[in-house]
Amino acid sequence: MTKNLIIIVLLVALTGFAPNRDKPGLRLWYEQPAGRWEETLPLGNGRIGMMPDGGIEKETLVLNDITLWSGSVQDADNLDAAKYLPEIRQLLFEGKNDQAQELVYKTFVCKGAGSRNGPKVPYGSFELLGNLHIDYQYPSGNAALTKYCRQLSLDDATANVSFIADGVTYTREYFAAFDHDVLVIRLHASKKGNLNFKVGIDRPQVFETILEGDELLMKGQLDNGVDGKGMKYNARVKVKLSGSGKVAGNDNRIEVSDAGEAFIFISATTDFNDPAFESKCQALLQKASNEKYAATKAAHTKAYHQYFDRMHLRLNPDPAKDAIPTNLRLTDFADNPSDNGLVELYFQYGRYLLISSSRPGFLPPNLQGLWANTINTPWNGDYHLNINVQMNHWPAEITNLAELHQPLIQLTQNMVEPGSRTAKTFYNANGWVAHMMTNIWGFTAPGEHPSWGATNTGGTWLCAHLWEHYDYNRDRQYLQQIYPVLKGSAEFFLDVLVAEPKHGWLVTAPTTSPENAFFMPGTKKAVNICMGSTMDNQLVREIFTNVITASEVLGIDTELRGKLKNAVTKLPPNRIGSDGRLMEWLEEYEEAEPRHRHVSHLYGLHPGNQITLRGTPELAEAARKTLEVRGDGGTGWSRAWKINFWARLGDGNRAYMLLRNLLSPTFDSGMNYTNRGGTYPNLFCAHPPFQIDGNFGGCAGIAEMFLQSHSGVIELLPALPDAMPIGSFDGMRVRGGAEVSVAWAGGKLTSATLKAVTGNTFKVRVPEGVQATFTKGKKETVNPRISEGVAEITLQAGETVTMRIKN
Ligand code: FUC
Repeated sequence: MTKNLIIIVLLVALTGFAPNRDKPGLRLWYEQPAGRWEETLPLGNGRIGMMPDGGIEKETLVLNDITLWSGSVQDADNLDAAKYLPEIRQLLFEGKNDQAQELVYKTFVCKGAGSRNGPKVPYGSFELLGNLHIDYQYPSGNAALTKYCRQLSLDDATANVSFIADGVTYTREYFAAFDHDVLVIRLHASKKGNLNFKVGIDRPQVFETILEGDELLMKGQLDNGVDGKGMKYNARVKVKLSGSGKVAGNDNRIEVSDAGEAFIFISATTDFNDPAFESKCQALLQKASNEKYAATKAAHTKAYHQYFDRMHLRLNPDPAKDAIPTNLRLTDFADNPSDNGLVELYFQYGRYLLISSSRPGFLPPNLQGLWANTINTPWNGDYHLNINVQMNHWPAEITNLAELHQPLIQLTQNMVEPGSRTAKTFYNANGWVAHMMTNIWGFTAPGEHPSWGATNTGGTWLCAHLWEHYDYNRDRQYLQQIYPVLKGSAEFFLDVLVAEPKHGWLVTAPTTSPENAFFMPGTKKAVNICMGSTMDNQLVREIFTNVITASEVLGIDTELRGKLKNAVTKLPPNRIGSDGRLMEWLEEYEEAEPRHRHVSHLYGLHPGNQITLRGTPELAEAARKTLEVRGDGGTGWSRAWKINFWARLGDGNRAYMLLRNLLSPTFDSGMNYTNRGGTYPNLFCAHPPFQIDGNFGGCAGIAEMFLQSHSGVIELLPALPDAMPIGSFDGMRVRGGAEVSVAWAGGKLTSATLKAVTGNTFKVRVPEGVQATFTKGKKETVNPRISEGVAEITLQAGETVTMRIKN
């Protein structure tokens, strides 16, 4: 019997309940309660969530609702800006970026308090919902505690705590019900009468807790930044016993005594898009508490499995490592990165986190997913548009969670209206624009400081996600729906691009290369404002190209298509500087911070596709040199991005090294922009502080080592690290609309199956110098056309083809 099996058998024997499915590799586990929030385990159903700390005598569970925001809709557009545009552009044309910058700093800023002034301004902040406090009493104090175990099963989206005190086994089980849409906790003592506790709920501010019958109700209204009357919320708590025991409300707490088993239900709602939030909160609680626990849990896991089970990754892990508590395993990995099981776990944790923090019909995961433990969440827990919210969605398509893209797509659609006003006010342009950040209130103006806030390709980068969702799924009706959003973004750039004087290229002006600065030539004066930054050029080329293709697919807008085709030829090309690196700006400026965390000019390498290993080898080489100079460190998300870059450059070992850097253990939770990125004991990514983008970027980066399709050709195992010689996956997705399953051994591909989700012709690279055979369905041998090592395979929806390789 393996150690894991022994643990499970022991767990079953001691606690009377086991995880639903015995996959020890898919759990995070610890031998003590969480000492800090970054050790607590996140649960979420995409809308609401909780993070229990597993405390023995006092337990705190941080509660969240993804819609709970202060602030409100505001007009932050600065009417003055547009009239300065000609002067700003002229200064940029003359190379006087410092003077242009002075003017931009005065004008291309949002009106009002902006985003950096706490949660009481209109921009607002994502806030924690509250804290649930459970005080446990043990018959003879907390004596002789043994066998403490705290875990999160990714397989069931359920957390557990168990321990023995005074010969009594206490178990707790927690989940954020996907189906019933409430938070559920089951508490159990192996000896009847030994379960005694009190439950209360509060938050650091703006709340009132009242006892309503046998329920606790916490309610309040956040600040909207105008008259204080912002978003309203409700949270309700109810306790139900099974068997003997007493429940009584006392002093705004629910007290349970002499019980053996109890269930705590928590429902939460806000009035964001929901005037009936109060009755909904009541109804959700009622429904869940009236049903059998086992049925609620079964419905929860069933709904969760519909997402989670779509894909698997196996890297031939060492099962003995599963018996090491996750915090120690993480530390161990830093010294000895040969734990493929941890890579599997981290990969699936990324998928778990996306499933848990994104729910169609609600909001996309923010900077912290849906988990925050303070009122003023770092950077307001908002949606940063110059890398962060996009990175949150990198795993969505490739790891087979396409529906979870929907909230981001919706958020983007909602930005078109305010973004059109912003386009008119700041640029006197048609179409729509969003700058560097947004919130749930449709903020599209520049941020209050143009050095970071004036980037005007934030909305376009979101459009790349709308497109990607189409590209992976090829649903024409969906394309029709989103076409106006893409078109509006392209129209904005058609209007604002200006011909720069040196080459006559069409460029954005003013703009920045996200958050990076350069020295004015011949000086050490750092300046951010420029024209035609490389990332802008790549994003503009991409939106123009996508609108051209979309209008062709839909057979519309020939005139616009003509204009876009013409404009594309006038965009600045990607250029290589005298030092062999890809140029970040139109001029070969010296960057103020050569190791800056953003590597925006490599957008074209990843997530874009303008720089590819085979298509543009010189640019790929320049990208490689760029990365060498940028270094292998940075904030959490920066390390995660670099995994993806190296995977796209076909260097699996370097990608793996970056993964190791991303997984470097940290406790640091203060704000740090330099080289302190890593991973907390609960495997949350550390910027620091906690920022979830790195989890998602890391997950996507692992996928990119095994499968890529951005160049139009499906590349199998394009960046396989030496550390992973044996493995397989199934259910990963590629552009064009197919699912791919692959197996490999001895570091070499052995078989691959392509299952068409939509009918299409797929191009698949066949490894060189091997004998490949192709079988359609179960046994029909086929001989696809192979040219230059690429097989072309036409499949109807639902059909499969398997390639077997003799190495
Ligand atoms: C951007 C990044 C920072 C941080 C913040 C939330 O400003 O440059 O590193 O991730 O977003």
